[in-house]
Amino acid sequence: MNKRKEIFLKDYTKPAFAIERVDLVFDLYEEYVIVTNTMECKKLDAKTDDLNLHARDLELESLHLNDLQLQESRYVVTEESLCVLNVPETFRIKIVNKIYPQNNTELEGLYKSGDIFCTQNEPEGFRSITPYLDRPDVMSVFTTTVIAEKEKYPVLLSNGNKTQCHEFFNDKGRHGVSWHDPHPKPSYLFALVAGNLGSISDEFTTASGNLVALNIYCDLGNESKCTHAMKSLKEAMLWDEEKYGREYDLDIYNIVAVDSFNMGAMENKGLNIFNSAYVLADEDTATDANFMGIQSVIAHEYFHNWTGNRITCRDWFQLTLKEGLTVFRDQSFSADLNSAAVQRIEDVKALRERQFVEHASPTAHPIQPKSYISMNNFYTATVYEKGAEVIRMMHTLLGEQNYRKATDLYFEHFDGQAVTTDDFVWAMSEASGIDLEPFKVWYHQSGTPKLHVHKNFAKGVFTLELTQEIPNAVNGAKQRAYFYPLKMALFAKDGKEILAKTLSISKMQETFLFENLAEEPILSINRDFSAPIIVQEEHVDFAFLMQYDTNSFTRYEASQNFALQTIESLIQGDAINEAFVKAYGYILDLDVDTSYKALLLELPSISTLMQRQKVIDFDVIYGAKEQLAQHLAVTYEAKLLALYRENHEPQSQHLDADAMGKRSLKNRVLRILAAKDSSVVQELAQKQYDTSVTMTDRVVALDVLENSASDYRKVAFEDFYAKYKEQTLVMNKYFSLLSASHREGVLQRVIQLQEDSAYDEKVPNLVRSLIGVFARNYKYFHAKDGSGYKFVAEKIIAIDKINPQMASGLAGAFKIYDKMNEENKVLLKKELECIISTQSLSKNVFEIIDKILN
Ligand code: 0A1
Ligand code: ZN
Repeated sequence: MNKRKEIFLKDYTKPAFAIERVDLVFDLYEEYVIVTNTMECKKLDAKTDDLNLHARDLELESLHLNDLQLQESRYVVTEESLCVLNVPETFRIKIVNKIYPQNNTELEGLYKSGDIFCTQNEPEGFRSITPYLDRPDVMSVFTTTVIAEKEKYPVLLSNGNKTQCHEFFNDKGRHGVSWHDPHPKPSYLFALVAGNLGSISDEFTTASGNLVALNIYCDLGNESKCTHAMKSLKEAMLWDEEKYGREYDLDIYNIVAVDSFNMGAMENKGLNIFNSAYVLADEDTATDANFMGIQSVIAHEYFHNWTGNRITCRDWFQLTLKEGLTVFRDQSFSADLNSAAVQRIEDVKALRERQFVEHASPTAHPIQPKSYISMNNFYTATVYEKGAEVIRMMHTLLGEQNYRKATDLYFEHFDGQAVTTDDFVWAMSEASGIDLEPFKVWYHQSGTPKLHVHKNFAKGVFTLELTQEIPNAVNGAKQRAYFYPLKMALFAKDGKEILAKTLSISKMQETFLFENLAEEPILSINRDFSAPIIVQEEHVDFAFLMQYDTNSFTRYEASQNFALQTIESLIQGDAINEAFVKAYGYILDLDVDTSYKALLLELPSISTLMQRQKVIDFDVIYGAKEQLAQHLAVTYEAKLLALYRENHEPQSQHLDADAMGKRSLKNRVLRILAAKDSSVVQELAQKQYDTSVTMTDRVVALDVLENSASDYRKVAFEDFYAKYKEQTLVMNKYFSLLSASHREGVLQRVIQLQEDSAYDEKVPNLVRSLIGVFARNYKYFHAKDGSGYKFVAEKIIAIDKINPQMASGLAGAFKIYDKMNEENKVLLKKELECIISTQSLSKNVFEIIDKILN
């Protein structure tokens, strides 16, 4: 049974006990696992008599206090706890309990991914392994012994350094390995792995000269697909030393790739466990985006070693303390190693597509939420990506040097502690001398702030009047003005930059004057997306900014806004704005970095368009975007074809910026051309599928074929299936392509694909690829006969019984409810009510659906 109790930040109290050392022994068998947990505890609060440990469905074998077996009268077991009554000031407690990882489909705690035993304990999985004070502010030194059958599980891993190998354990055929982690850590960072794994190894020497052994483990046979992850790990280790002065602190760093994993990866101390999608890659099976994703997630988990593990969160309301900061760090790393301009645009795109949508929905919450029912629901784009924007703003306000001084202070002052976001802001302020009290609203308010920009020019003076519009909180409460850095520049009509500066915005309304100007300047505002806001500005000369803006972000922004304006006027029934078409042609000729050019040429996503509509009708939005795309494809057919040919290198598998940029531009062009479904484009796609040697090219070709009238579609998909059906990571792409299709009959095909032997409802990646992608295929999910809603609702109910976290992820697709047109709303409501009235619905799904309905 899942208790639907709401937990509040304001109710936080300090732990009543410390666990100074914990010694764990895992006896792994095929049907069950025996866990022996010995803890050395100390009372911290003299007023507390009982040790109340978190537990989940505990099957207790025995309980000893200071070596004496406890009578049943001395403890109480409930569904969610083990309470040991009347404990002394300091004591040792030994708990033996039995668990069943083989039956664990929730993928939380100790479970099996295929034949591999593995763990996922963040945020509260540890309590289902053994009773514990399973909260991040209880940090302890862990020793772990893992025992299993040697032949089936030759590799036995846990956190920290390996201390002992036990060749034979009790009976022959079983062996054991002991691990010791000297760094005190919370239980959510505990990890264990046992399996018959392949691996690759390397080493890294830290700036202080310590040698670190690096290992990446995977299913046997996949070893050669781990090299990009290993390269990325070494890049991340070096970068953290150079940029943040942070060195690694154990003799060994292990990464294990597993196929069944709820999220991307987990930063367990010295033993990261990864969704195999973020480890395994080679040129034949992974796209360029996959390679980039691996680099960034490997770095993210590595960076957590300091921002999350050495300094952790006091409670789960502080999650953004480690996640916002670590995302900012991984974004900076990727920007330094690749194109900074492209990285910034991609990050902002992701923020707008996921986080802005969340902030405009009933599940909106501040980066530091005030309450939760299921903490699992708060690993959100808001806590992560908006959290990163909040750190980025402090970085901008402080400047690079002061920011480094501040992070040095943070690491020095709070090392080994579990702290709050206030502690982080304190360090930023203390080191820089900047008063950041007004900045803290970013942690406590939800919704995306708007900034209205009014411009005036008279007598050589340019007046900029800025007015903040702050959305109310979800409960209707008024919210305060924000404090943020706003980068801006002014340009002369000939394209010369007159000035560039960073304004500091803090009031509801502010006016800035720029004097002694010879002519009316052109404004470029929120450069680099210096604040996560929506700028509302009228009379913008988009074409000018597309041509002259020296900031790569605002230049891109101008092209997007111009396209948005053009599509929106089509939605209103106006004709195509030829000024936009002309500006688009200008970009086609532009001599800029190819990957940046690919972004400039992309039309705004359906999600972006949707967010700007008061009442959503997807058919209308798709129609308008399609109309513009077709017009561009027809107008610039010759130019686009030439650009395609110039950049198409079918035999290149290189992963350098030049090769990836060319692929990105060429594939963008192919997609634009595909808006006019001509035989020329179909042939290009066919040829690209047949002759290209990269997965990037194949996936784009398949996508174009799938959405065209080409007969070759069937041939190509069959060929693809035959080649890759044994490779789950590639099959994810196959399912996604078919689920995202715009062709008639998608839903029927998705239903059938569930029966495919490559599909498995217990593997989150596959569910996300087939069902999750369908739920974001707006055209068919929002079908006017309600079939899309009904299908997804039924899947949520069914999957909730297997894996509640996966189910609540799918439920996110319904967040759009409030903004839909009346007709769709009626259909949606029926399904939402059906979900919420389901018997024994998990608290995860309940929390999401309840918010949407109320
Ligand atoms: N801390 C991890 C993300 C993560 C969170 C929860 C998980 O399971 C419930 C798994 C992973 C990260 O930020 O990478
Ligand atoms: Zn993280």
